[in-house]
Formats: sequence, C-alpha cells, structure tokens
Amino acid sequence: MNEILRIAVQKSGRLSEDSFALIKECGIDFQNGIGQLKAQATNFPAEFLLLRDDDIPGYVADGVADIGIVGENVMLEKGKNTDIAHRLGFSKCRLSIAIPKNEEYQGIKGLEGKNIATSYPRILQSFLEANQVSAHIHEISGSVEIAPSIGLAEAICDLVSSGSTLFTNGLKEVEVVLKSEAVLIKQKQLSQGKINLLDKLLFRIKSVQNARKNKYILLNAPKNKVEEIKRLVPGMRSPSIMELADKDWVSMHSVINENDFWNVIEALREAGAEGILVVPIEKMIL
Ligand code: PRT
Ligand code: ZN
Repeated sequence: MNEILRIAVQKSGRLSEDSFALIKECGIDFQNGIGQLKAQATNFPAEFLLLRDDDIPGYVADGVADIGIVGENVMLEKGKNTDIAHRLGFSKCRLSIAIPKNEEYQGIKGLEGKNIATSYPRILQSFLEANQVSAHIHEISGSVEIAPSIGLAEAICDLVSSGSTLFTNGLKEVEVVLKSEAVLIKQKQLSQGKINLLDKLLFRIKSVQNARKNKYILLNAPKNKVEEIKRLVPGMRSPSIMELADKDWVSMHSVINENDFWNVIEALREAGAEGILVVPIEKMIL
C-alpha cells in the first residue's frame, strides 16, 4: 500500500501563513478552500488537516494526523505524547509572567501565595514547582492581560512578542517561563513508510531553512588579495574563483550567512573587494 503523510496545520491564525509558505517552498501544492478541513497535496503523498492549533497535539498523539505544525507552548501545555521532529524558527514568542508596572517586583519568591491568571496552567505550574513557589493559578481562556485590572489576579502568565499588549494594559514582564517557536511534531510510532516520507519532507525543510539563512555573493578581487578574501568568504567548501579579462583581477563566488552579513561585507571592502553582488538563494542542499 502506498503510504500518505497526514499533516495537521493551523487553519487560520498566527501560525498559518508561515506554515503554508514553508509547505509551498518545499514544493508541495494543495488547494486550501474556504471552510475546508482537509486538503490533498497534488504533487507529494500528503494530506493536510486544517485545525485549531489547540487540537493539533492531540490529533498527532492519537495518530489521526502523523505530524503537525504547532507552537511549542501549545505542545507543552497539552502534554500529549508527541516528539519534536524539527524546530521551524517562526512564530517566536515567550510565555512570561507580568505584574502591574507600578508594583515593585520582589523576585520569583514574591509570587508566593499570589493569584496568577493564565491559559497555560500546566507550564506555569511546573515552572513554579521548579522554583519552589506555591501560587494560585486561575485558568482563563482569553484576555488574560485584563485580569489584574479587574481584580481577578495579581499577576498573569501569557504569551508576549513585541510587549505592546502588556504595555497597553499597564503591565511589565518580570519572568520568562518559556521561549517558544513553531515546531514540527510527530506521532511516536510512525510506520517505516511514513518515516521515509517525513525524512523527505525534513530534507526539503532544511534546504529551505538553509537557503533563507544564507546569501550568494559575487565579487571582484585583486589577485594579490585572494587568500585574504578566501578566509572571509569560505563558502560551503571553498569559493569559486574565475579569471577576468583583466589579468590582475578575479571574480569570486561564495555563500555567506545572514547573521554576519554586514561584518563580512565591511571586511571585504577593506580587503579591496569591488563590485559586490549579493543574491538570495532559493534552495540550499548541503
Ligand atoms: O484559532 P486557533 O485556536 O487555531 O488559534 P489561537 O487564537 O489559539 O492562536 P493564535 O493564532 O493567536 O496563535 C498561535 C500561536 O502563535 C501561539 O500558540 C504561539 O505559539 C504563537 N504566537 C507568537 C503568539 C504570539 N506570537 C502572540 N503575540 N500567540 C499569541 N500572541 C498574543 C498573546 O497571547 C497576546 O495577547 O499576542 C499578544 C501579545 O503580543 P504583543 O506583540 O503585544 O506582545
Ligand atoms: Zn488556539
């Protein structure tokens, strides 16, 4: 029997756009119609289940889906039996404790006996236990940030990205409980056929991620500076060097990492490189 990989993805929300973009960049096409809960890939043995993010860990643990894309925060909070197959690097946020901004923070022990409102009781409880603090956890499902102003709690534990929601609600972040990002989770007992499909998908995801992290660089270098410039742009194995019509110069091609991009460009200019071109890479297979 030909295996098919069932992939759970958030239907619409903060994870959806990046999840769909990644799938597309992996060369997998499917039609996502309005109101549709299932979609068949047209050029990969996969089927997509379009769900609320909260349901994804359970569906994957139960084997309704084989793999899924979900925030690590939701995966940990649901406590279902799944494994992280790969970290995806988008939808980054942190789960943090916040208190009213004009209150002085007494350190984690100052939370002893306090009421903390959250949608993440399980993660918060284990954080408090690890810090030997006992507090009252009020589980609420939404609008957690208004809890202190309506007298429901003295502190909250909620997701933060820019911090503007906390700021608008007169709160300040005092403890980071968890740093989260989107993760690809998998069911623990996949058949060999499905493992093979997952490996194919992971190979594509890694190629897309490598490409996003790197840029292709072309530059002209005086021949007597080639060794110095080689050290600045070592590339995947070593840079390509091509003769130019002008015998004192060569053209060098290589790959540079996004993280040290500007430092490398500055160093290249100082080393005498000219005519530097930087172009995006679509896929990068190491
Ligand atoms: O409908 P469904 O159940 O599928 O979606 P949802 O509404 O439960 O989740 P959704 O789409 O809002 O978020 C999905 C995932 O995105 C979360 O589980 C996180 O992993 C991730 N993520 C990243 C965030 C944020 N950033 C984020 N900022 N999820 C929520 N927020 C909220 C936060 O709760 C708070 O209200 O944004 C506000 C804070 O943002 P800042 O920028 O003001 O700090
Ligand atoms: Zn949700």
